[in-house]
Amino acid sequence: IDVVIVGLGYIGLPTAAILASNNVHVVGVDVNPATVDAVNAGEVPFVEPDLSIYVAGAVKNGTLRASTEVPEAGAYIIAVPTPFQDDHSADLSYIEAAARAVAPQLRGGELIVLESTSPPGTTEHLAQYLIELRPDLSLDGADGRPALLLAHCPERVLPGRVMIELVTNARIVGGITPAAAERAARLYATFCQGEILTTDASTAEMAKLVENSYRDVNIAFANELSLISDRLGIDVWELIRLANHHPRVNILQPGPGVGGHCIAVDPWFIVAAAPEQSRLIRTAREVNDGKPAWVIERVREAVARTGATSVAALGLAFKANIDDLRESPSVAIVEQLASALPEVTVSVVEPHVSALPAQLDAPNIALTDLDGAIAASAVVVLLVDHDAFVSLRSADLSGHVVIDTRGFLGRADATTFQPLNTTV
Ligand code: SAJ
Repeated sequence: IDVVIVGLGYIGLPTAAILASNNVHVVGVDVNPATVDAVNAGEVPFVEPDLSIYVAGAVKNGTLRASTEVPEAGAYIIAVPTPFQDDHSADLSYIEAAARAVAPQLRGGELIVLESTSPPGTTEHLAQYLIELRPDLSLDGADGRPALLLAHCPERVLPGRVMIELVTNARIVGGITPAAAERAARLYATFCQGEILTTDASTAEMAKLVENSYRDVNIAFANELSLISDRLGIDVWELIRLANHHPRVNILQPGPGVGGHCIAVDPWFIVAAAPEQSRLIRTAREVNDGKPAWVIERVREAVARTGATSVAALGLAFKANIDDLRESPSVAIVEQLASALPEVTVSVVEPHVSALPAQLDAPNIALTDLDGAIAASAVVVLLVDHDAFVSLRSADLSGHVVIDTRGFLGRADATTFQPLNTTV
């Protein structure tokens, strides 16, 4: 076996499939037997364009198989979750469990890559943990003990384009030692056509966190402008559009808050690592996390003013034109609105899902269609700038109080705002 990948999720399985399709012999390991059975049958347990073609082809060719047990291999890639806990620090227990599964197979000389998004110092922690488990091995060959090569290689692929971006994106490879970085760079070069940039492990860990924090801070700036503008009676959308005519100004768009499983999480890993120094990054998180409560307050004011018995809530996804509801501020807004106003019906419109998530299982929340929701509701809150809502721009909304959290209705362009760094 050339490579073992521990964790067959959104990153591990595509990486296994792309390596295997380049004639590398790969075993994918997962604790979930259903995932293992699916992969061995050439099937994919989640939706990602083209992934099933790669998996089915590699399984048929015999270069990919899955198992619940870790076999011996020349290289190991760990791609398990690192969720954040109530105190905002990362839960490293999945990484430690992966290390315990890999440790008995090691003889020295193997490459071990951590791909999971991790706080700075995690690869070093993994390295020390492996040496604790295997004191007969080392990280530098000291005392004649065979060395392990440890590296961090964060992914930056965009869901929906994973099979393309795995090949075309530049990769940062950070080694615990320069030799480890070199060895990891050689492995990624088997399928990655982008630039492969080598550094140390902590810098690689930080690079991933910093990319997402940069975006979070910029979105927080836009969200703060929306609060200031509301206070001063200024149209924030016009304000930003005008300011962005300056050649060196590029303000992002305010919204109902920041969602998704990366940008709302990763900055906290930096704050947890250096709390005293991370004042701006922490405040940005707080500004963005505070936005849903501000939106709810605006809706409550409108309901009180109009005596509305129904509110139309347009969009649940965490951003435009996707069906992903994870960590979505819109879901939180609908949930809290319905519980704060039990006598009001919240008519949710989300064309990308066929049922409401369990979190929104309440007697006064209903999934409905756009025309029905608007007709029934004196108050309309637009939460996601889906293309499916474009018809509202020419609709007669007089008689409704409209709270447009995305500045969607006044936008001249028919298509939605495209975030920077994305090419979909
Ligand atoms: N948002 C705004 N205003 C904006 C831009 C975005 O409110 O001007 C909101 C969105 O509505 C959404 C959230 O921010 O709720 C995040 O959306 P996004 O499109 O900025 O990012 P993600 O979470 O889909 O993907 C990010 C990307 N990172 C960067 O752009 C630096 C992607 O390249 C990463 O691969 C991904 O995180 C990841 O996996 O880390």
